[in-house]
Amino acid sequence: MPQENNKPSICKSSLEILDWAKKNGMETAFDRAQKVKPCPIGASGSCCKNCAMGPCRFNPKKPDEVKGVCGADIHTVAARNFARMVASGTAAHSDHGREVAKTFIAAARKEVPGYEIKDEAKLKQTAAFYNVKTEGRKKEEIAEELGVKCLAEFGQQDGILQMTKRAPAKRQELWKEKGVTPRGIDREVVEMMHRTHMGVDMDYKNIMQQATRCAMADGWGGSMIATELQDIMFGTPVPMRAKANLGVLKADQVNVIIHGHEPLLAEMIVRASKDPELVKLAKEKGARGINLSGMCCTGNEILLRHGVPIAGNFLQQELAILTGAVEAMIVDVQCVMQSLPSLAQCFHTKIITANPKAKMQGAQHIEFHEHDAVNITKKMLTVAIENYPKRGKVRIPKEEVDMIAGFSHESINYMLGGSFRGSYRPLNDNIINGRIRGVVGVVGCNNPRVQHDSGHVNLVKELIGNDILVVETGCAAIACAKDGLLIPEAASMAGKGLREVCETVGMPPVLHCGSCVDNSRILIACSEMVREGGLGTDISDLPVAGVAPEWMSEKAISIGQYFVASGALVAFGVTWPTLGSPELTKHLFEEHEKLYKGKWAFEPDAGKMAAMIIDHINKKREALGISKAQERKLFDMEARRSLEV
Ligand code: SF4
Ligand code: MSK
Repeated sequence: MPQENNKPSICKSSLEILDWAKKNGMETAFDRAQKVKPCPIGASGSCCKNCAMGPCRFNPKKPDEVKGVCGADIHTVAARNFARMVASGTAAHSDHGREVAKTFIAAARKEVPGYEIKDEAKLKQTAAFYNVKTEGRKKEEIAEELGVKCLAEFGQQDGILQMTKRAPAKRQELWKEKGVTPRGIDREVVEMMHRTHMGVDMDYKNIMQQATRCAMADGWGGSMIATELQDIMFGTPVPMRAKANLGVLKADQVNVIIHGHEPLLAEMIVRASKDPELVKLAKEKGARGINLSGMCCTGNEILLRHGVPIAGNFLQQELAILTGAVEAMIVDVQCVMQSLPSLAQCFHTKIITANPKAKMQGAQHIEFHEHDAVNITKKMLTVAIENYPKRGKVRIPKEEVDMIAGFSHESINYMLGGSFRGSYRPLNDNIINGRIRGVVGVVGCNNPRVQHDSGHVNLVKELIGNDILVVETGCAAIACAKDGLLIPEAASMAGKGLREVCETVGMPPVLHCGSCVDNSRILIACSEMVREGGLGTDISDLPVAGVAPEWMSEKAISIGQYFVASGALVAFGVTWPTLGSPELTKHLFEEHEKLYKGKWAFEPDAGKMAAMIIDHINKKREALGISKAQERKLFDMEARRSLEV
């Protein structure tokens, strides 16, 4: 697909700020990406630095020519590098899940003022998966037992993670047969690191088997625990209107951006931003009020639950500071650029780190503890308010785009089926009758190696134009929100069938499902589609796929691996980290299909990627016998029973 131009972004606000930065000699990730060229050996997974006999560099053009000092071949090295990306991604998501579980238990015990057990219906539903009795018990009792059981899964040594039982029975059997059902979350990460140490696991296929089990501990473990317990504590998202892009910053208010991933802090900042005393203080300092907005996934968390506007995605964190209008950027963990404090020095902006695991030189550290959340978040906002009078000239782009976010698995269920008969039946029926060709998850980051946002937006337009319903998380969702694709009116860009469905239900053709850990919602939605009947007996039968056109994070590799292991085709853009080893690449791109009925693909061109996905979905439809458009059939009980799995 031709790029619109050779500009670094398709986002108008970003271009405006980048232009100002260039004229004023300010450096951003876009500039550094030009200066620092990717090392071709490292990019293809062909460099090993796992011991001091190396680092050993292999020749990706002649893969079998060189061996490492220890005798390792390029296939082992590439697999070890890939597996360590999976381990790091799993660790990041799961450590997030662990913190949530700990706070959840404390909330149930009423030890953390400000946190509560909000969604009782979801509490009971999740409790059932963990065999926690609910009848006749107080919600706090149920929550405490559930939290303790979830937390125990991090240190569990044997057995299986309970959430894996939410997958279709056939999938669970396959995982068992292939030996990839995760036993304990931390155990899988530790074993992965052990097996990739010098001189341990040297069979690339065996390394990949553990990488798969490790990724499973992310998607069906740490991430899913994070999402479910967060929903119970903070409320399960429902669709709500909000705004996106740098235009959400306000010239006459104290602008505070919260950036990172964990909502434990962000939720309390939302509360504190409404504190009458702090609002009064902001007014005393000459501002009209406190304007909170989000960035990246922590932004997505409070966007989905409170409609807090989102200032931008990954590559806009520096651009927000360059507006000169941000009094404080509060960061927790993951996807935060180390350039923020030095950039902020050119303005009045304070960078506040909050997590003891993630400090930065040049930032102000105000350590966050859930037990004293109310006071600490007030202190953080006070720093921002006191900073307002120091603000200089601002340049806030005007783009502030309408969007709808909040499509949890429960709200999709409700939206399609109504409160009394909430179900995936209407979605399945519309897939069967051909109005909706299939469903694709478009997820992941931005990467300055490709034109900012264009990978997401171009691909998504192509997919919806071909009647494919798109579900999104992370920075992909923010990219499409900024382009106006997350409103019901965007259905005018969809194919005839999808447009009809969107217009009937009043939904956008692109559904924002949340943050990176919320990819677990997509796993559950796929499992529910199978359970609903009529689309096969396993996730691998569904006309679905997953895509990350602008990925950069190790977490994306872990997410991709657990979707492949769950039976999906997963396509990545930008670059592919195993190309130095043709054997490992073949294993991931072809042999994984035999193992897991899902596979990886790499395609940097959005148009070609769309064509590949559409072809894959068409083949799945053919295999299901639904490739010819059918009119909607009203099912009687007999017909319905024949669809049961
Ligand atoms: Fe080289 Fe082997 Fe050491 Fe890796 S583990 S750096 S390939 S000697
Ligand atoms: S924030 S992991 S840049 S999606 Fe989840 Fe965005 Fe990727 Fe971070």
